[in-house]
Amino acid sequence: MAPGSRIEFVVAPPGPSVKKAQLISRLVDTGPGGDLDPARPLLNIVTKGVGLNLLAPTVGQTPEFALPATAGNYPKLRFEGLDTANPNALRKLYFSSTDTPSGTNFFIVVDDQAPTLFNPHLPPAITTTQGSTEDWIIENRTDEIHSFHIHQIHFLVLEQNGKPVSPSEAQYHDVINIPYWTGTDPYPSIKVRMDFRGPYVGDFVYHCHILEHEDKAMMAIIRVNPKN
Ligand SMILES: [Cu+2]
Repeated sequence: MAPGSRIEFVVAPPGPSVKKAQLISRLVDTGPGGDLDPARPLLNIVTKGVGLNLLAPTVGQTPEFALPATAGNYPKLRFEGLDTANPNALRKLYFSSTDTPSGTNFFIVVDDQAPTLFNPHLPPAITTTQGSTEDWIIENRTDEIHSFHIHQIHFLVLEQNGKPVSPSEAQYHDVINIPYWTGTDPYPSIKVRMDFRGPYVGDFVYHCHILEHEDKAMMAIIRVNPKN
């Protein structure tokens, strides 16, 4: 899971003989330039009858997550027909970084534009129109993992490294990891279908969701003009 992402799943509650049930993060290989993300417990799971109770984590303590005894009804997906839509544009973007004497500069770049640190006074890097769908190929040209995130809308994952994803992986996201570049292979990439058919118009941002990178300006503006 990418930083800032969410997932829904159904779990059979542990039986009474289970002494300890935990949700455990695997180690994440963030790359030679990346952060340390070791395997570690995220939650202790306990059963407490009906209801949902996620206690706020306390430093040094693993929070408890109480499972409801029955699953509720779930709403239908919002993204009807996105998989079969005819995209109005194909764009290529990439993550890059450069080391400077004062630290690393982080960029998210539209392929034919110059790498630019985020500045809210700059014009949008991308302009589109409400009602459209677009396919974006996003590459990682650095030696650490990055997490592509966009505000307001979601996207459907179509391909990873040029290969179509399996139906079970073809999900709607607003944030997704792109693995680091090893230095020899083609750049790791994803292809996603952006959904601008919803109510959102105006300027908003897309950025890396690793907060250090976001805070160091790995971010840009997209403008969605109203249909009329
Ligand atoms: Cu990043």
